[in-house]
Amino acid sequence: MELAEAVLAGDRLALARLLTQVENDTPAGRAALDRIFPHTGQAHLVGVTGSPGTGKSSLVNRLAQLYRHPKNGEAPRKVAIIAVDPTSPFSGGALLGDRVRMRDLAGDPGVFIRSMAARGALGGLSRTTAAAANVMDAAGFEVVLIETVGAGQSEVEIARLAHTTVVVEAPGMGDEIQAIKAGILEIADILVVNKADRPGVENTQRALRAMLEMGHPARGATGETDELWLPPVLCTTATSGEGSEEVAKAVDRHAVYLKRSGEWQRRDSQRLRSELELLVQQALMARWRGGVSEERLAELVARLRDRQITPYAALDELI
Ligand SMILES: Nc1nc2c(ncn2[C@@H]2O[C@H](COP(=O)(O)OP(=O)(O)OP(=O)(O)O)[C@@H](O)[C@H]2O)c(=O)[nH]1
Ligand SMILES: [Mg+2]
Repeated sequence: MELAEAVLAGDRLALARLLTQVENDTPAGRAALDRIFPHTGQAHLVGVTGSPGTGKSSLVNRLAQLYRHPKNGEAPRKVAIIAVDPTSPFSGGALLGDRVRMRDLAGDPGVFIRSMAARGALGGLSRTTAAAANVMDAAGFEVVLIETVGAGQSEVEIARLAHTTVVVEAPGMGDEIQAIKAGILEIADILVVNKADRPGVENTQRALRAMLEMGHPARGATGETDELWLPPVLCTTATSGEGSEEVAKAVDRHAVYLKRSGEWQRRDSQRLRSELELLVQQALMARWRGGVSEERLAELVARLRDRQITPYAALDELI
């Protein structure tokens, strides 16, 4: 329990250690997660996703700097960054594209950066990411930025962990179509067209707006109210920082909207429910695997391969 206590007290080394335990899904890690759970639910979890290379890391870096050095005289907020790389087997350190960020934010005790990589079974990455976000939350980080490459279903799942999802696009033909394919527009609370210093920004912005309105016909031209959120389409140049303040403001406005509308609680429930379902799945699977021998399984698979039985018949024999 010492580890959990140290994390709650703000010990960075303990935080890093606990995240490793969580990634490895150790019993000590699970115990610590249980211990810190009552202290979670405070942080604003912000997912930042989009196609590879659109500038997610650069934007996350800008946002983190704005939270640390607010321009309007507000108090700085503690910010954690989780960079999820579903394709990399490495973790715990900085990913290639994140070196810039490390350099800019290193040494600030109000910032904590962690990379997480694919590991273990299906759903493992989203489970680990959710747990890591909980750890940062309990450790007192007020904003947790979760960067994922939006290329498939698992990334969409990770984005769903967040209260607010920012989808980052860059100008160019095809991006918009890719966005629909990945179902990414449906999860976007805020859309960003980054690399606004490049040609074609207006076209991309217009195309995204048109698609959003098709997706939310009822929202059409009515705009925002307490009960209604129309995802804004913002332009940024993350390399110079232009436009990033507007993104930070939109993220804050979205938090206000979520809380006023009751959507914050609804998303929280949804997230906790899917976490619970994942745990149940894993536990039932483990229990089932414990009750069936490898030989029996191999024998069934052999009969399946020889087309002696059907998959449903095999299921009946097993369960
Ligand atoms: N011209 C221009 N280049 C940018 C901008 N933002 C980011 N870049 C560059 O685009 C490249 C990718 O930026 P990243 O921030 O690493 O993009 P990413 O989306 O995090 O990339 P992955 O995590 O690998 O998917 C880098 O070379 C950046 O310098 C921008 O606004 N304008
Ligand atoms: Mg990146």
